[in-house]
Amino acid sequence: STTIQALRDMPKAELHLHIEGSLEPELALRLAARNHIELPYRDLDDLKRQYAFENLPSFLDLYYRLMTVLRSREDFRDLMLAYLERAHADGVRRAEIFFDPQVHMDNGCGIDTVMDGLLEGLAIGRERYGIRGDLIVCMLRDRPVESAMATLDAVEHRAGDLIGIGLDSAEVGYPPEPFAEVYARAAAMGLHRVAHAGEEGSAAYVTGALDALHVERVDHGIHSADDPAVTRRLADGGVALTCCPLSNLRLNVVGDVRDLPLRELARAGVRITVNSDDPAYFGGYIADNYIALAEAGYTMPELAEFARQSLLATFDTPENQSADL
Ligand code: ES4
Ligand code: ZN
Repeated sequence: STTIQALRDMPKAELHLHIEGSLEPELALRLAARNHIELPYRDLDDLKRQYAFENLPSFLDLYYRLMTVLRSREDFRDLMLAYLERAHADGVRRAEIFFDPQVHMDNGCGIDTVMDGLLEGLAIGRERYGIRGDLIVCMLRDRPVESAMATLDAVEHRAGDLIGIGLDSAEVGYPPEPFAEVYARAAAMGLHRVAHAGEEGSAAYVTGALDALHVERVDHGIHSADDPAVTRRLADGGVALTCCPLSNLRLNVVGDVRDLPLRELARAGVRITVNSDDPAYFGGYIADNYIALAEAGYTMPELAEFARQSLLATFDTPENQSADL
């Protein structure tokens, strides 16, 4: 319909996208064959039956398993290009994209192989689609803080090729506070700071990310709505949330998109953005997330404001930001 086309055409920024989460099952099988990697699935249909998730950890099992097919610079380039082609069709003008180097390094990839491939994809995508893209290095919170520190050591010589640092993976039981020193060092390297918080975890994880990590945006953050003081802090500080409705639905964070508190948070003055998280796993790319909100009763003016906030909440230069507004 015209509403759907309008939502696709609306200029927007994608601020919460794990590049590994854009690995479609078809591409995963193609790369497994190319790299001679055995996956425990009989065929594409068998693989596709694995996408019914109970919660965040059950999704992460499949996500980390499929990441083993990514080995060469070309693999990372092709993955990035496939995402950017899809993002272009959804009106994305700017993308700040997570990657998980700890997993790739476990799989035998060097950090330069990973980053060179992703950056090559971004450069081609900028030419081909006009999307400005940058990388956010993400640390796994369910690994020891020493592993995150070692990963920061490994990327330090490429700090100029990164725009920020993030924190992801299983949340409950892995609070942000132990990563304070990692974030302080990343800040000294000139990196912007974001972290997943308040996805499955409580509003206390959001407070921890603000106080200990000095984050400039909060990824997910929907449980901030459970605590009026945390909600007020986000509003007063102008800290944007990068929300991902289809992710929250598919990981059973909520039973229905209508149960998400985005309207309440926005009315309290919190900056809300809409993003796709892991689109190959959660049933849709960024415009599908806007469409899911429209179907849940969000109005066109509300959705247009979320898109405007996404362009304002980037770490891009002010000149580039205003070009899309
Ligand atoms: C993730 Cl949905 C989600 N939450 C936390 N960590 C992640 N890594 C990739 N997707
Ligand atoms: Zn995420």
